[in-house]
Amino acid sequence: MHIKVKRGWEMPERLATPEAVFLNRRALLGASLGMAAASLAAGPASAAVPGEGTGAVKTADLYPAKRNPAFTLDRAVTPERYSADYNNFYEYGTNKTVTPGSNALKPQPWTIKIDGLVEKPFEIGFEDLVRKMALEERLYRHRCVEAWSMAVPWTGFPLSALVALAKPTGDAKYIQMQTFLDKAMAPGQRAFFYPWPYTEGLTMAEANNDLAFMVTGVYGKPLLNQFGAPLRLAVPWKYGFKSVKSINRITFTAERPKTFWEGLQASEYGFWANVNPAVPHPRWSQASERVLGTDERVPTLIYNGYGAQVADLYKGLEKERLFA
Ligand SMILES: Nc1nc2c(c(=O)[nH]1)N[C@H]1C(S)=C(S)[C@@H](COP(=O)(O)O)O[C@H]1N2
Ligand SMILES: [Mo]
Repeated sequence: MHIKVKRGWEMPERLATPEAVFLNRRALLGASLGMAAASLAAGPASAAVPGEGTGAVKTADLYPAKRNPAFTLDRAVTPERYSADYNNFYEYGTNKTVTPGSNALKPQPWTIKIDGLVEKPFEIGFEDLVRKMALEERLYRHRCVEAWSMAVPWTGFPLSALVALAKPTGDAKYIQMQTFLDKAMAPGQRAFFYPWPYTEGLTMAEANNDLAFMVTGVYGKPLLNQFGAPLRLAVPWKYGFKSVKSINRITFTAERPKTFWEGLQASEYGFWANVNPAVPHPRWSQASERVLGTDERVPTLIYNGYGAQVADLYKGLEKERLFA
């Protein structure tokens, strides 16, 4: 068996999990080691995709969508059996094995509320929304603040198209996006010390950047539940926690939204959260990342490699703490 010796700067990923601050670390490790043993027993050669058959399957006829060749990768696409079995979705638990629990998520029917500083607030069914949009596939990198990464073929539409549909007024400076709130559908939301519902936000300029993508599918089919069915965000130049899952409310505001992780631990997770290898997390280095499904560690890139598309957004904001 190949045993990799860790160098000092390589923080073991289980110690880098944010929840380790709040939960009994020993109990957590016990639980996740048990999970690891169970998944090894299943055999690494198994090609089965966990969670298969979940998601907003009524829209399956829209997939696969045409790939947009403008969005390319510097690495291989992560095989689905890895990315579909290693997820952050605190509504379904604080370890990476959320797929069995996320069977309880009911992504159809699904309604999205659009409110706040818009010409006229409205609600729209997910299926209506997705059929109004021109879906495309984009290959994106994803970098979690815990120093692991993946590369996946998301399907969706630019967030700017949704902004155009919503018609925000001139006073809107930010867009806030929230996950559903339903303790019966998401047992994790019974944990009272988290500021549910999961909330994220962007400036209007960030939301209108071409890279900001509303995701409805991955690997050429509707999102499986564990990926945040039926609708999630992908902002690949920011740490993964910005990419909020299972969105059912989008609010335009004049004030910067208070985000889930900022509410939990403001000293570690802030609003901007742009990937920056030079700024360590208070508890671990961000200089490199483990590539999901491989033994590889690669250097982390500023803005996760998307500087050419987004660096201009932050001119004049140099004094802000961009990393968090
Ligand atoms: N609602 C919700 N959205 C969420 C999270 C979460 O716990 N709940 N986790 C975030 C984090 S930390 C990451 S890294 C990504 C993980 O996306 P993936 O599971 O599809 O890889 O989702 C983000 N969106
Ligand atoms: Mo993350």
